[in-house]
Parts: sequence; structure tokens; C-alpha cells
Amino acid sequence: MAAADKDFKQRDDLKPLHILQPEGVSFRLDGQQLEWQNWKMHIGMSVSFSRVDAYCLQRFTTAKALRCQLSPTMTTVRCGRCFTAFRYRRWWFHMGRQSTLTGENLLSTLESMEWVSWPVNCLLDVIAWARFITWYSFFIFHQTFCSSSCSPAFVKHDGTAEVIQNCICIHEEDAGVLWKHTDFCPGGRGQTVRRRRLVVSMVCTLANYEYIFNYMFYQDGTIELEIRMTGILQVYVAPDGEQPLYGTLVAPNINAQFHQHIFSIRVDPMIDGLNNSLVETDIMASPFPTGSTENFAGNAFIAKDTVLTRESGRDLPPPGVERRWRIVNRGKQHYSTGSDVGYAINIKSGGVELMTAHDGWVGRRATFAKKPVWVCRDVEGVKGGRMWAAGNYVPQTKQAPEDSIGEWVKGEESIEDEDLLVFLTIGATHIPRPEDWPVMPVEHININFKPVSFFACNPSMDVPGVHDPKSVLAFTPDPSNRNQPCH
Ligand SMILES: [Cu+2]
Repeated sequence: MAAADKDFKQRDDLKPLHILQPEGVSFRLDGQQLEWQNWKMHIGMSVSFSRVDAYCLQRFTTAKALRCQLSPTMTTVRCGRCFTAFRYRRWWFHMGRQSTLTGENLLSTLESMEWVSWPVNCLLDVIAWARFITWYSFFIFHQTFCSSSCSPAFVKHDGTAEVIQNCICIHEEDAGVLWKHTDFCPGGRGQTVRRRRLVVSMVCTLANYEYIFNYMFYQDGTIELEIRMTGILQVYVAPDGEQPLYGTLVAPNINAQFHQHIFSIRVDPMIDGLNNSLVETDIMASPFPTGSTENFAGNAFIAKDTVLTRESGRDLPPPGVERRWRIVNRGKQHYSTGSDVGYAINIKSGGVELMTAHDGWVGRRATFAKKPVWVCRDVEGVKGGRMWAAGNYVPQTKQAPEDSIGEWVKGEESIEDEDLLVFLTIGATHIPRPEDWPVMPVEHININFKPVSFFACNPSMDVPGVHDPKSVLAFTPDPSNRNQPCH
């Protein structure tokens, strides 16, 4: 920018912002085992298959256990333009095996990341006290896919092993208010508890984009997966006078194409045991008309649960209906509600619909993108387990491979009280803005998993409120009061 615009000047009105943890971090790391605030997990990374792999979680202060592996497995980025062979062919699996082994150079990208080892004074990607992990890779042909017990691997083009420096970052963040209440009466007492979250993150540069994966763990049992995207839009030089139908002229003669980022998130749950079921909940207006005995004011709405019985891809709801999903263990019930213990899946803020024709090249090859949720049995075949929604390999085919989600569900096997896999389709549809040029401000995709009838009550009631002496009034007419705590 500085070279192109002689008036460009970096702003100079930002004051320093430091995050301090004077007593150190609250988490402990022993090898791959990470403990923090009633969470206990194994973290791992499987670079050879391009995914941050497998967070095994266990709420170890209760009798109930949550174990869950979360892995983003695929993304397909496609462009809306369809006129020329070069453009309509231009869609791909960024995170598939082909991309990382023989295509995009994830390794060199990771090596070039400006992350430094702890303890540190200046981190460019994270402002926090952080711990970074270096993975030592081994030459492994067939990964066991369980990062809790094996080392992740990256095999270079020449077949040798590679060490990836500082590829995973762990840090804590203040995340606003955890819970708060003031008694609604004169002189009523109030209490506020701050929310803290543990963030496990990695960044990879895949061609023109940076993808930032943040796994965030909260004190109330919530898990959030956030994908952030930044980098440089895919563009081409537009002829003079062209008014693009499938893109945006982000600068003169620079056409940034419409596209989608679509991820498949593999969820391997174990909700208080191996035998789980998937419940689909439709929330809708009461079927009884306004004025009726059952709904005289017209304000009633209901939540209708359906336990899914067969392997399938699930549909988005019709207009006027909100649809949710929940993984439950029907062998364990909550002491008060009587409901099955479970974890709800919230993909509402990350949901995306495939915008191409479903019988087109993209739709036929990337079957997973056509449904928001897929559920199937977790079975081991002779060639391994069901890992990648779009297949183990990324050949240049126009059809989905045999070993992919669309084929797995065709057997329509029973999924009640079984060892399940749930695949979630999330993403973003990107209609570029001039403000995304020349480097795009970060876009967020967030989904989360929340306990439902899993804990007896709010599991974060024991988090203490903190009066932080470092929080001070921003403005005060008396400079001597500037460093006084504001509460
Ligand atoms: Cu984009």
C-alpha cells in the first residue's frame, strides 16, 4: 500500500495493549495431555492428512464423561464464474490429502509462521501467554487416526520425515461475562463472574488464503470451533469495461470471484458411553390455532424431538421451522428433566448451503456439501475407518468416491444406540467486497456444542468472581486516581 499510495500512512493512535498472567497460565500440558478447568484432553495434529485432529475430551469431575473427537476434514472452494474452461474447473479440496502432500505446501507455510517459543514477549498471532507445540513427525504410511496415542506425521515429497515447529498454540483468553445477576429489588446484591476460555489453535496457509482453526473450551462445558479466514482473494484481470456477473470489481480491472468455503467437520462422539443416538428437534408454532383452547393467545410454540433411526443425510428445515440436532445417550437420564444426557450441536451461525446445481460437477463430487448434517455408523473397513467425508484421496474425478459420506449412508443401517459419526457441513459464501482487498479482514465461522441435561445444573457455579486491581478508570479528571481500581 505504501508503495502504491503516496498518501498512505499507518495510523499512530493505538496505545499498547498487554495481556499479563503474573502467576503463569492455568493449564497444564504433559506430552499431548492438556488439562484446564475440569477439561482433560489429548491434542494432536495430523498434518499428513491436513487436519487438526482429535480432541478427546473428558469432564473428569463428574461421573459422566464426554469424549469427542473433532476434526475439520475438507473444504471445497469454488468460483461462480462458468464461462471459460480455466474458471469453471477452478474448484478444489483445500484440505484433502492431495493438497497437503502434493499440492499446497502446508509445511513451508507452517515453518514460516511468525510464532515463537514460550516464554515470549511478543507474539504476532496471539496476544497472550501461550504455549506452542512442535510436532516431531515420523514416516508413517497408515496413520492410526487417534492423535491421543500416536504422533502426527508429515511426510515430505521425497518420503522423509519433517519436524514442524510451533504449529499448535495454546492460550487462555478472557471471554466476557460467564454469568451475572443483580437482585431486582432496592439495594439488591449483584454478582458477576468473568468467563475464561482455553484456545487451542493452528494456522495454515493454503494457496491464497489463511485458515485459522480455534478450538475453544469454556468453563460451562461448551466447546466452540471457530474457523477464521483471511488472506488474499482469488482474482483475475478483467478486460476494460467488463461488468462481472460472477464477481466483484474490487479495484479497477481486478475481478474477485464469488466463491464458497465449505468444511466438513467430523464429530466422533462418546456421550457418557459409546452407544449414542442423534436426535433431530424441530421447533415450530403450535399446531393449534389462535383462539383455540390449547392456544388461545396464539403464543405457543413447541419442540418436537425425533430420534433418527437410519444412516442418512439430513435436510435443512422448511420455512417457519428451526431445526437442531443433539447427540444423546439413551441409557442415561438427567435426574430432574428425565431427558437423555446429551450434547447439542449448534451450526446455525456456521451453516452454509451449496449454491451450485446439485447435479453439477461440484455437487456430484462433493456430496457432503449438499446436506448440513450426516450421520452414519463408525465402522472399520478393510481399508480403515470412515474418516473423510469426500474420500481418502482426491483424484480428479467427477463422481464421489466409493469411500465417502454419500456412499456410507446408502446402507441405511440402524443408528439407534450405536457407535456414531456425525459430519457437519459448515462454511461461508463469499461475495467479495472492495473492503476485502488487497488483504481480507478476517471472516468468522463459529459452531458450538453445548451440554443438554448432561450436568445437574450450571457446571460453572464454582467459578469465583474476580476483582481485578488492574482494571482502572479510563478517564478521570484527577490524574492521581488514574491507577485506582474501578470497583
Ligand atoms: Cu473467501
